[in-house]
Amino acid sequence: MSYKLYYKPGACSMAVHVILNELGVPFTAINQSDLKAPDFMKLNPRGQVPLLLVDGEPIKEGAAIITWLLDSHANDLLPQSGIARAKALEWLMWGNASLHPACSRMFWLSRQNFDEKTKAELSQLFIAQIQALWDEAEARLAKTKYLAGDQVTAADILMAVIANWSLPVTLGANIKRVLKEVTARPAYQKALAIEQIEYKAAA
Ligand SMILES: N[C@@H](CCC(=O)N[C@@H](CS)C(=O)NCC(=O)O)C(=O)O
Repeated sequence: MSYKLYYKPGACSMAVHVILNELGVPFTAINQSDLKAPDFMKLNPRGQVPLLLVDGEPIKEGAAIITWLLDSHANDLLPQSGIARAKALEWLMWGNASLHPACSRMFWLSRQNFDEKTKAELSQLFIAQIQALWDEAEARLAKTKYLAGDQVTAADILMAVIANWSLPVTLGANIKRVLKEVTARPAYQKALAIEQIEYKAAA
C-alpha cells in the first residue's frame, strides 16, 4: 500500500505522523500549511488535516486513520480486543472527539471580531471546559501508568500532540510524566524534527 500524509506542522495530523513513524511503513509526508489551496480542497473540501491518501484514496478523520493504520500493521499501540481495546479507544476519542473540539473553540474565538468583553467571557468559559478535560486525564493518570492502562497507546500520542498547543491551561504532574515519555520515543522525535516543532508542554 502507498501512503501519503498531508499535515500542518504541530496540528492534530502530527499524531498520524508519529503513528506512521512508529509502524515503520514507507510514506510520503506533505507539509500542507495552505489548507485552502485548490488542489488540497479537491482532496478534502473541508480544508483540514490530517488527510491520508491510501493508494490514492483520501481518508479523513484522525482517529479513524489512526485506528485503521494500527489495525492494518503489527504494533503495540492499540490492543486488538477486549476491555484493553475499549479503554484505548475511549481515550483516543477523549482526545479526538472531546479535547480537540474544545481546543478548536478557542482557535475559532481568536478569529472572531467580537468586542473585548464578549471575547474575554467566552475565552474564560472555553478554557474552563478544556481544563476540566485535562483534569480528567490527570485523575486517570494518577491511577494508571498510561491513559488506557499499563500500556502506552495511540491515545497517549494524540494527548501529547494536543498538549503542545500553547493554550492557557495547567497540566498536572502525571500528564507531564506521560508527555515526557511519549515525546522521547524516536518516532515522536522524528516527527518533531520533520515538522520543525519545538516541544514545550512537558516542561
Ligand atoms: N475531526 C477532524 C478534525 C480535523 C481538524 O480540525 N484539523 C485541524 C488541525 S488540528 C485543521 O485542519 N484546522 C484547519 C481548519 O479547520 O481550517 C479530525 O480528527 O481529523
